Amino acid sequence: MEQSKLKLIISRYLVLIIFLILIPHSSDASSLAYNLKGQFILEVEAKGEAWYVDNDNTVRHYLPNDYQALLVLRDLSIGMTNENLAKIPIAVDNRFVRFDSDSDGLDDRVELAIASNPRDRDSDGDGYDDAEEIKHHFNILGPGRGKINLAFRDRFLGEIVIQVESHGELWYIHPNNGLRYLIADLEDLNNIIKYLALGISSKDINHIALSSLIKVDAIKNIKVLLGDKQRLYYYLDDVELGSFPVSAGKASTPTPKGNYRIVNKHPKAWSSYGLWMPFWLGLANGRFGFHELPIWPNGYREGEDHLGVPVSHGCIRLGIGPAEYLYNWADIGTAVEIK
Ligand SMILES: [Ca+2]
Ligand SMILES: [Ca+2]
Ligand SMILES: [Ca+2]
Repeated sequence: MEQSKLKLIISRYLVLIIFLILIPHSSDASSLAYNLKGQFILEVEAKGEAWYVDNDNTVRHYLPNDYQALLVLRDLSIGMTNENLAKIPIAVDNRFVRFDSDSDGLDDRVELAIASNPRDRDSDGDGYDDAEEIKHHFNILGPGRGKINLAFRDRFLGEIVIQVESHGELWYIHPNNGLRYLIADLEDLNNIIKYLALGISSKDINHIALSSLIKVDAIKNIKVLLGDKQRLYYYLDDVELGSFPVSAGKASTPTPKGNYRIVNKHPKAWSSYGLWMPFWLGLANGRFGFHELPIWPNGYREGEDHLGVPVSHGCIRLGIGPAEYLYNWADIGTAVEIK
């Protein structure tokens, strides 16, 4: 009797000790995850793995260094109308600018997403540059203040938002500075991780629960036949949906054969050969890609009669119509086989 009473006391005591040890720890862990929600984090002691801490349930999502990271973020994103997006201030930060045709400090792709003019520093002609107006919350498209609403913005700090009324652009709303950053492709995401992610130790990261969200491979895929075929086929799994004639690289500048993925998109990219490439879909780090028949700066457009004949510098040219169709159909990450 005495012995069992003692056992009971000891076990209660043990429970209390365990309780005292565990509680502070688990509350530390959960407050760590809570403090990091909506942040990109980088495991600095390992191979620099990147994670995004979910804003809602504080689990961490692995972001592999490929297109799957974008699919994960797209899955987590919240749809938003243009009217509501306009309430959230845009980051004006040179480190994130990759295409800036009018040198106003705003990326062409940001300008297209917000309907300012990517080829005019001052879209509304009021004497103030687009970037200056954005920085000070003025209306870039007309007189007066913009539609910024910080109370609305604060409800979305740390979220990934998808612009549903445009081309499905992703925006990241940084939880610290409250500014939104465009994530149109992997390079944008890499820049966000490079400049905005917080470093974390391997010990600390283990306190943040792991997400089970794993993306399966995309089922869209594209095949291009070179040689005298000069034709592009596009598929869902192995079901052919259609095909278009193309003009790939000429003998002296051949299109490289192999397996690639679409790495970036641009509605009108500029080529180092001195010509415009509408509906650009970049392959292999953007070294070459698909685009519409090019336009020279004097407005001359290469003829449709080039289709079916390999005449390009290595890119795969598509006709007017098919290029825009493929641009809208294909995703960043879509697999491309060239043979
Ligand atoms: Ca610009
Ligand atoms: Ca502009
Ligand atoms: Ca202006």
